[in-house]
Amino acid sequence: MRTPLIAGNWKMNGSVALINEFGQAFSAAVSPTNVDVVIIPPFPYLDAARHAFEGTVLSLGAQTLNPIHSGAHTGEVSGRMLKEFAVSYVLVGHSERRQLYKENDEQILARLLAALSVDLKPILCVGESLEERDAGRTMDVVLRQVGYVMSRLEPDQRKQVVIAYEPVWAIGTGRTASPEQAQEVMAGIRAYQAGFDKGLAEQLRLLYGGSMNASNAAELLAQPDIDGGLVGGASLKIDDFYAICQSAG
Ligand code: G2H
Repeated sequence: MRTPLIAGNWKMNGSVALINEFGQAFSAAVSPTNVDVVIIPPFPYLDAARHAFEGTVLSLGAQTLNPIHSGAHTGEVSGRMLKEFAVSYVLVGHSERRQLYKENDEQILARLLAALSVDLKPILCVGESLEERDAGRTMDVVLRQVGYVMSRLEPDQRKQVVIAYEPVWAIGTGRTASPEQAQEVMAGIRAYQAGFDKGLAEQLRLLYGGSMNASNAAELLAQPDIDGGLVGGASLKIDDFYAICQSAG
């Protein structure tokens, strides 16, 4: 009932040439169906991507946005600008933004609201550090991150949000959460959401992120509360990413 979603977060990687290769590999004629596939390249590649992805199954996402629409904010990009490039999704609260750029819950909420205000679908990223997991605080941390945002949204806004659970210790490390570990946390997120609205919780798309690859995707995606993946390193390799999309479809 929930359409799977596989999103490739290129981070600060890729090239126009790679965008074009993805456009060729994911033509609608040959690509997996029954799965939404999103590529999230760096900003400068969005224009090339919107042309290269015409006639493919690929949609476009952006890696962040500024909370306001325009102004004297050198180096920043607004949601309104992203909309001009056919962007449909935007990451909010990725752990690298939280850690490297010190984005806190309040700023993450502001970005998410800015995304919703221009009809971009936010992918809210949450996850615990290794220290927090070892201290038995995983659910507290994750539900605090989810709750800070979700409790401040109207029901119609909650419907638009996708949540990605990315344990920080699994990001780019080659260490993946086991399917059981991921399922446990993601079931907890869905149960939290059910506290607002059961129907809505059933519709909520939950992605797993953290070293997902062609070998471990099928097992992770087979879990009842995992509806897709937010894929980093493996999303830069066409064959691997294609295989992950096939596992989801
Ligand atoms: C987590 C993920 C993509 P990777 O950041 O968001 O990256 O798959 O490289 O761990």
